[in-house]
Amino acid sequence: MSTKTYKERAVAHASPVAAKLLTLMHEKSTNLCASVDVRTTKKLLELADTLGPHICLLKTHVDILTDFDMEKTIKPLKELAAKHKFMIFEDRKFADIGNTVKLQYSSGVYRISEWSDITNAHGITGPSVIAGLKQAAETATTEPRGLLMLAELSSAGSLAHGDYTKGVVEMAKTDKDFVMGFIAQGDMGGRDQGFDWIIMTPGVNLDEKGDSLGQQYRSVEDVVAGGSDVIIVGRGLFSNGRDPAVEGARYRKACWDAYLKRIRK
Ligand code: 5FU
Repeated sequence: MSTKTYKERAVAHASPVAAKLLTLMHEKSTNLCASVDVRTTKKLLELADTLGPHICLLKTHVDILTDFDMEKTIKPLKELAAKHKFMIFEDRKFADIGNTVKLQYSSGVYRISEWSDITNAHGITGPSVIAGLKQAAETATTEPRGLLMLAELSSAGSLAHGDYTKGVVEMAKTDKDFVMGFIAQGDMGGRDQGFDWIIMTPGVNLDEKGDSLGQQYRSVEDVVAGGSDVIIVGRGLFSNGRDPAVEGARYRKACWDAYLKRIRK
C-alpha cells in the first residue's frame, strides 16, 4: 500500500480526477466519503449540506431517488459541492458491453457523465467497458472524469476475488488516465509498474458488524491499514437516529487519524 502522503501522490498522479481529489483531501484534511442512499432530493441535499464540511467525496445512487430532476437535484448538489469543496461519485456500477455503457453513462434520465466526477464499473464484460465509458465522458464534457473498477465487494459471498480480482486489475492497466483506482477491500499493488491507484472502500462502520442483507462491516483502522485511501460510510453516518453532524466529525477524525498513522510508518 502507499505510505506516501496524499499531497505527494497528487503531484505525480496520471489521472486528473485523482490528482484533484488527492489535493482536496490534503487541503481539507479528510479522506471520508459519505454514501447517501436516500429516497428524496430534500434529504439528499440536507445530508450533503450537513456532511459537506467533513467529506472529500459524496457518493450517490441517483436511481434510488423518487424525485430525481437535473435542475432540482443535480444543480443544487453541485452548488453544495462547490460551497463545501467535495467531489461527486455516482456509484452506478456499469456492467455491459462498451456501446451500451456509453449510452447509459451519457443518456437517459440521469446523464451521469455530465455531472459526476467519478463513476465505477464491473470488469465482468471486459475492457470495452472502460473504452465505452471513456468515449461517453469525452463527448459529454471537457471536465475531467475518473473511473473506479470494482475489484472486490463488501457483501458476503461475493464472487469478486482471486483470479477475478486479478483480471480486473489487469484491465485497469489499459487506461492510466481514466481509470483512477478501485473499489476494493485493500491494496491492489501496481506501484512497481508505475500505477498509483486510489483505493476506495465501502463496508465500514464503527458501531455495527453488518446488516440483515449480507453487508459486512470492517473498522476504519482495519481498512486504512490494509491500503484504503478513501473510506466510504453510509448508514453509519445518518441511519438509526444518528446525528450526521456528530457522526460526520467522528468518522472524519477516525479516518484521518488512521491515515496519519499509516504515513508515519
Ligand atoms: F462496491 C460496493 C461494495 O462492495 N459494498 C458497498 O456497500 C459498494 N457498496 C456501496 O456502499 C453500497 O451500494 C452503499 O451505497 C454503500 C454502503 O452503505 P452502508 O450504509 O455504509 O452499508
